[in-house]
Amino acid sequence: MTKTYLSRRGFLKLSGGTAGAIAMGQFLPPSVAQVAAKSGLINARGDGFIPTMCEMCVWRCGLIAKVKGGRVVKLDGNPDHPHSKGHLCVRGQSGLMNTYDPDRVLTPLIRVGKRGEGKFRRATWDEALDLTARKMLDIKAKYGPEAMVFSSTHNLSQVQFENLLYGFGSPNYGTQRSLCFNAMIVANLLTYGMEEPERIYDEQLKYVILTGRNLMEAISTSETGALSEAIARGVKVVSLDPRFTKTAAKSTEWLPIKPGTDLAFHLALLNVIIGEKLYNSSFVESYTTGFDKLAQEVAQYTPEWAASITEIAADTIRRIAREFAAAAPHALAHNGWRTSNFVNSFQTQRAITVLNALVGNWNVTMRAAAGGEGEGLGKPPQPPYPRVAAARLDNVPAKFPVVPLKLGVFQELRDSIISGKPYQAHGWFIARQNPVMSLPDRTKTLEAFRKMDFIATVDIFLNDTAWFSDVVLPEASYLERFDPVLPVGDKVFLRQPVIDPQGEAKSALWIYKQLGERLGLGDYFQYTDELDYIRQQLAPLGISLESIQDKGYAPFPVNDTPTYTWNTPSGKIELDSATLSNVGFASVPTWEAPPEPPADQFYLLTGKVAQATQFASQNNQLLNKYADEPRLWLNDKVAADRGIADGDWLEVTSKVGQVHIRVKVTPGIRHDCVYMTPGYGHLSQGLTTAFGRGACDSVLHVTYTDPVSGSQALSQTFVTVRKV
Ligand SMILES: Nc1nc2c(c(=O)[nH]1)N[C@H]1C(S)=C(S)[C@@H](COP(=O)(O)OP(=O)(O)OC[C@H]3O[C@@H](n4cnc5c(=O)[nH]c(N)nc54)[C@H](O)[C@@H]3O)O[C@H]1N2
Ligand SMILES: Nc1nc2c(c(=O)[nH]1)N[C@H]1C(S)=C(S)[C@@H](COP(=O)(O)OP(=O)(O)OC[C@H]3O[C@@H](n4cnc5c(=O)[nH]c(N)nc54)[C@H](O)[C@@H]3O)O[C@H]1N2
Ligand code: SF4
Ligand SMILES: [Mo]
Repeated sequence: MTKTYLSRRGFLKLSGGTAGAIAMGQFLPPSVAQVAAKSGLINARGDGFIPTMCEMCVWRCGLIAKVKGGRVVKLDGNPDHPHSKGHLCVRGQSGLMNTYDPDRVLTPLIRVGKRGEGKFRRATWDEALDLTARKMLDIKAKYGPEAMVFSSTHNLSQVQFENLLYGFGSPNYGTQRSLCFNAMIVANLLTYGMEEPERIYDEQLKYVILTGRNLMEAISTSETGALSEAIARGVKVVSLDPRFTKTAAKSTEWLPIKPGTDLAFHLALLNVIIGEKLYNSSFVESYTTGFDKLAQEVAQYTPEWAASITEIAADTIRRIAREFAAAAPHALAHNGWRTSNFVNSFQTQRAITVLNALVGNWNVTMRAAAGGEGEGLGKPPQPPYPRVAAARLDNVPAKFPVVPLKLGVFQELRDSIISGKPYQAHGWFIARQNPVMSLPDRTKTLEAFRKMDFIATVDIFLNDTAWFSDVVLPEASYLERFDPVLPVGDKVFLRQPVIDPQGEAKSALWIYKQLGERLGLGDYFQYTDELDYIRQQLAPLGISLESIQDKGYAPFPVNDTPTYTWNTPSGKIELDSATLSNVGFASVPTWEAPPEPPADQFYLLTGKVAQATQFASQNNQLLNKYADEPRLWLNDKVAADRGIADGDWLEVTSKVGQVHIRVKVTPGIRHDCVYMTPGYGHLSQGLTTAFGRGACDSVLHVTYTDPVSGSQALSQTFVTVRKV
């Protein structure tokens, strides 16, 4: 059966008398006062409480905003949301200062000075959108649709962003994923046939191994909360991190492992667990394939072998293997989240996923995530996308055969822009992303920008990427707009405005539709306004918009029965993967030695802090007030040997860049590592609070890519350190 869809013209005809309502410029969302007053959430004075969702990070906790006289005055966690359970982290609580930041961009901007000079003029939406559409269509006419690159970090209007990209006909899609979790996702897909099983919901959890997962600072409220509760119950936590993080401080055991050697540690755990027959043999027999091949491979990886590589004693490794197996199935080897550390990160992630399978903790500490990605929701009709003939600039799948297209390899895309091979890109449309800061090697990213005839950015601030753009399209902040609804577990949550948008800022749903229509892609945006879009999403569930607005959520039917089938070629958990061997990669977890720094150099580590999100929250005046300017962590003994004292200025140099930063001398880091907090050293002077604070680690990061998963290896940059 062919899919039917309504063309925009057909839709106009069908909707008859109301057709005028979707004509250009008529897309007027109702004011918050109108909507909320109708539901009784706020009174005539503009006071009340409105439920919505946080967007200070991708976790999207449910929140309840206290509004007074039409202004947000306080944000609290929604007790009914499975992530926040009534609590927001410090970033979530400070989110109102992102909305009220005096640096917000509140009208469209068009560049007037040289790129990067920061000179813009205010423009109307019509001017800015017409210009953007004209430039994009010019590029398409001259060089083909593939010459336009689109990039965005996951957000609730991703579907509409993808409609722009795929409707336009470009294969070039840059996401944050290869800078973040490609290694973990690809390992899970190949082992379990799913992206990321749910974790730590086990109330009897007894043992957890955290491999560089700093849950107490790199916060995911529900998982951070679950770990805290488990610690209070006496769970044993082993933290592998070259740095003494706040998670290490809360752990039973901190193992300052040598960077890049987590694979050796886990291979040795597998060696002991298989060698001493500590695995769950009935689970392995029923639900996995490839055990013999795995056993054969790991026989060589003894704890003694691993000790010399990891710098963790063989006895310790052997003990942890035995303790872990004894605690199973209430034991979890945590996959981590940002697993982009070394070129062997995929193998590390495979070893971790396989370890979980061997002890049979499925449906006890790990399970298939309930809910899926919004299957069951409606969406506006739309035509199929045009066929794309051109190859992708990130060389997926040709060079990265097991990397899913939706993950991609962003740093490779950037490098192909610079090389102009296999063809030259000419334009870049960027939304909710700061690649100038988040991609490794900032100098290279700016070089890629120089290759562009045109760059447009959708953001709420003049972030570092917008600073180098030709057009800036201001989105309304998450407290000022509607977004498509989001199912989480057995509920579907609504983001709704708690105040009206300030200035001329608009929702992404509005911006993409307006731009889409100008690009001749109106058929991909068949909704009259945000509310109409959400109504179409909710229609198959029989949920009215009004009923979801009151509480901020509605029930969402999910099938939550434990499953014992996996979406892999064999239908089982694949300890040995033919998909991998077919394309020339090791089919079972196998040792791959990572590069090591020369004697006088250090591993450069990066990692989140609780009071900042990525490259996006440093301008928040509340968060900034309580965050000291970040310093470079250096081991105390190393500092003493080199005559470096706490607070000294250091020059830090890698193969690709140099920064100056003050030092924090600490025993809490290995002698061969230094650490920098990401998200500082901004280039944009449009961020008046953040500008001039700290130094940028992306200046130093060398681009190294894991050949299997496409992950950027963020711990594999080596630096020299000199007092200045
Ligand atoms: N407060 C806050 N919370 C966040 C975010 C945020 O920006 N701020 N971002 C969210 C996002 S997008 C993500 S992906 C997650 C990331 O959360 P995590 O996965 O916890 O990642 P990071 O904090 O980037 O790094 C964690 C640790 O890895 C260590 N590390 C570096 N190299 C190695 C190595 O070779 N081996 C081992 N064992 N450890 C190593 C670093 O020292 C660091 O302490 O956090 C999420 N939560
Ligand atoms: N050195 C180093 N590099 C890293 C990492 C690291 O730890 N260190 N971490 C990696 C990881 S885990 C990740 S996930 C990536 C993240 O990389 P990015 O996604 O590029 O970084 P963010 O800072 O999350 O970018 C979000 C942008 O969205 C804007 N924004 C905020 N709210 C809104 C909104 O409502 N609408 C719109 N349109 N824009 C909004 C912010 O101003 C910001 O510019 O970086 C990766 N790169
Ligand atoms: S973890 Fe914090 S910043 Fe992220 S959504 Fe939840 S409250 Fe907001
Ligand atoms: Mo991330």
